[in-house]
Amino acid sequence: MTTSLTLTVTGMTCGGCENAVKRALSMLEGVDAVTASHAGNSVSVTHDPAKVSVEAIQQKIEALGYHVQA
Ligand SMILES: [Cu+2]
Repeated sequence: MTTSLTLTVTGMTCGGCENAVKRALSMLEGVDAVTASHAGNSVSVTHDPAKVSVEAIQQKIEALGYHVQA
């Protein structure tokens, strides 16, 4: 059972940033699909909450140097 989560993420400035976020999140077990928009400051993650927590997703984004807005 997957659910879709949309986060407000600041700090992405180009398509390369979007790809870095997509690549990193896709490597987490339980993440099915990721879309990112630097123009919209948004990251959407289709994931299985039983396998990966929202906190783990947020931490992965922060570890790349971008900021998840509360
Ligand atoms: Cu960039």
